[in-house]
Parts: sequence; structure tokens; C-alpha cells
Amino acid sequence: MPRADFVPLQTYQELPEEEMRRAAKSFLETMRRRRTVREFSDRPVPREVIEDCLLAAGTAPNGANRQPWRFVVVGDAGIKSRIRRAAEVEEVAFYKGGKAPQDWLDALEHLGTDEHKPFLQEAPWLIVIFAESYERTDDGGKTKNYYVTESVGIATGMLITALHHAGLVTLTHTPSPMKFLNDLLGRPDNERPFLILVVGYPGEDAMVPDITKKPIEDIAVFIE
Ligand code: IYR
Repeated sequence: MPRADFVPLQTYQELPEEEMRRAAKSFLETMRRRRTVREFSDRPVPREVIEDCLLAAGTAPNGANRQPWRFVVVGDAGIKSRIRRAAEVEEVAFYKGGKAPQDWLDALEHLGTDEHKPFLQEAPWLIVIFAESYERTDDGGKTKNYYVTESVGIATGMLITALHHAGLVTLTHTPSPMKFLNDLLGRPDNERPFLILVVGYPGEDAMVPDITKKPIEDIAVFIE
């Protein structure tokens, strides 16, 4: 790759310290209102909102700026129901077929998850996120991507944040294995399914588990 042209950093905005403190606190409050939701309404969400949130996710820092993600956005009822059926086959094997070790089932117990995934059909959008382990060159060769899992993980986090900021709810769903998504969505071999993000409005009277997040001393160590 030839070296890029360099331009002055014009987009950076410093905040006066007071405003910085306020901004950090206010964003913390915004993020504390985010909950993973498992009951979705079928109310439609405009495609343009999803596109803007995807563009926000696409600003994520990533390995060598290869942007190794592909978002397949499914609103089609037929495809959603096929994804649901295929995912539920995997989930039945996981929960009921002895695939999940008992310690894993024990760890999930308090969240009340099970093999039924109606939200895959009911939510207006499923964003199936693929990680591109490599790119195909025109002559049929392969170009390797770097830090693919880290890059796609960061972009996914930013997507979840953007959707929450827009007033929507999400569920990160990871049927395992997920290879069926390549066949169902016609994606090539260099794309590895990363997760399904279920997106929409919460169902009326949606319930969430009463769980807490760790306090600062349990998640951070300061060495000053
Ligand atoms: N994929 C399963 C199991 C599952 C696993 C974890 I780790 C979770 O935090 C939640 C669910 C499912 O979607 O039910």
C-alpha cells in the first residue's frame, strides 16, 4: 500500500474540563440505561437509522484499516424465520441435547435463556455480523487481514452503542455453530459469522433480569 496523504487533524474537539466531566457522567448514565432485551416488538424501524448506526460502527479503529467486517441486514420475514429455525436446531442441541457442559448451563441459569428464539422472527431487523479473515484479490489470491476478532468486536460494540443512542434495543445472539449463516445468506468462505445482533423496539411489558454491573474497583486497576 502506498503511504496515504496526511492532512491536519480538524475533527478533534477538546472540551473544557468541567464540560468533559459532565460529558463523561452523562454518557455513563446513557449507557447504564442500556439493557440486553429478549422480548421484541414487531414495530418497524426505518432502514436509514440502521444505515447510520452501521456507518457509525464502520468508524471503528481496526487492523491496518482493512475494515474486516460485513453487516448483513435482514428484514425479510422469510429469511428471518429460516434463521430462527436453523438457530433453534443448534440451541436445542445446546440446551437439551447434552452439548452444553453443565457448568455452562449453570452459569446461564440466572438469565433464564432457553432454546426458544422467537425474537429472531419478531424483531424488525437482524444484523448478521461477519468477520472477513482475508480478502480475495482480483487474481484469485488472498490478502490477509489483521486483528480481525478485535476489530469486529470493537465495531460491534460501537454498533450496539449507536443503536442504543438512537433509542433502540439489541440482543447479541450467538448460536453455535453459526456456519449455517453463510449458506442461508449466501456469504463467501472468507466471511466468518461473528454474531447476530437482534434490533428493534422492546416488546410491551418486556422483562429483564435484575442484574448489576461490577463497580470500578472490580473492573479497573490504576497505577499512578
Ligand atoms: N447461544 C445460547 C447460549 C448463551 C450463551 C451465553 I455465554 C449467553 O450469555 C447467553 C446465551 C443462547 O443464545 O441461548
